[in-house]
Amino acid sequence: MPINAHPDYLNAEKRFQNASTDDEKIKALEEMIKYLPSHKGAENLRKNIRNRYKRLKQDIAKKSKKSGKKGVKKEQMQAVLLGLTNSGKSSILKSLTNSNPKIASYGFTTSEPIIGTLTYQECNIQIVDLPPIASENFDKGILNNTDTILIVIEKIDEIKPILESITNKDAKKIIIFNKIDLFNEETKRKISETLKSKKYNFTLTSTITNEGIEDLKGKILNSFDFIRVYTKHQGKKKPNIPVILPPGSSLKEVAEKILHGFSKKVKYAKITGPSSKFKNQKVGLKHIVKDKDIVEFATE
Ligand SMILES: Nc1nc2c(ncn2[C@@H]2O[C@H](COP(=O)(O)OP(=O)(O)OP(=O)(O)O)[C@@H](O)[C@H]2O)c(=O)[nH]1
Ligand SMILES: [Mg+2]
Repeated sequence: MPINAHPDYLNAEKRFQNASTDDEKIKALEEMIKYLPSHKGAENLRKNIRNRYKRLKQDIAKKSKKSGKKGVKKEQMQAVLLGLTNSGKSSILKSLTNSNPKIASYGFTTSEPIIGTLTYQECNIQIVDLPPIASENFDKGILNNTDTILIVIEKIDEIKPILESITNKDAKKIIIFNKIDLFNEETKRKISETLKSKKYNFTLTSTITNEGIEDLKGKILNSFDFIRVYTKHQGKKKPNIPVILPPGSSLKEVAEKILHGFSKKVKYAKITGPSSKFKNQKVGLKHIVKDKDIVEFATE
């Protein structure tokens, strides 16, 4: 213990010693640095603590790189590809999105999460390709926070252990039986029957012939609980790309999304679609919108 140490320094030191997480340790060290004694006798101590801080920061950076958490910022609609090595996850990502991941037959090809965007029915859906389940870079964190899990398999008996390993009970699950081009019609029919009897939401796909890829896009979009509301500029014929909202949202929420804090300027709106009684019905901001409504805000 240094001579003449500030009481706040001593408190921080105690917190550091009792810290159980990296976060707590970093915070305590920062406090310690702030209240370090400035006299010459404490020079070694200052060096020691700064080094400890630096090392801990580096360790944390290394850990987060390894876990792949860095770089994946979850978008409003997200689906994650999960499966054994070589099942074709990266190939599916390539078929669905604008992404160009590494694809190879030797196994354990993907070593960090890869992101792509699937644009379907004017909605942007984030698709994340994960390293294979048995990989040391496999990250459960992304899986636990996602909306939809796309389970890519080559054999039916892969499904059960994968489903059992998933702790995210809220996420929707879609089974993708890939490489279906390797089977004849009779076998395909049997595979379909088995998956149907188990009541799975599934698609048979081939990234070579593109069989099932369009069907898969629809299933992914349908797995999200949301509504689309199109906004239109006054006088313009064509609506903008839709605003995505949870079901039961009001016009106020639509206005906030596009006007960012200026929704107070909206006096009323003209609405056409499933929630309107007739074309261009004049409604207030409390009006509850429905999927595929078209809205024109009046701000005068
Ligand atoms: N016949 C056939 N081969 C496929 C299909 N999809 C992918 N493949 C092949 O399967 C191998 C593995 O494909 P990847 O997309 O790299 O598989 P992955 O699941 O991402 O593999 P990891 O990154 O190791 O987990 C490659 O040789 C692909 O060409 C398909 O629909 N049919
Ligand atoms: Mg891959």
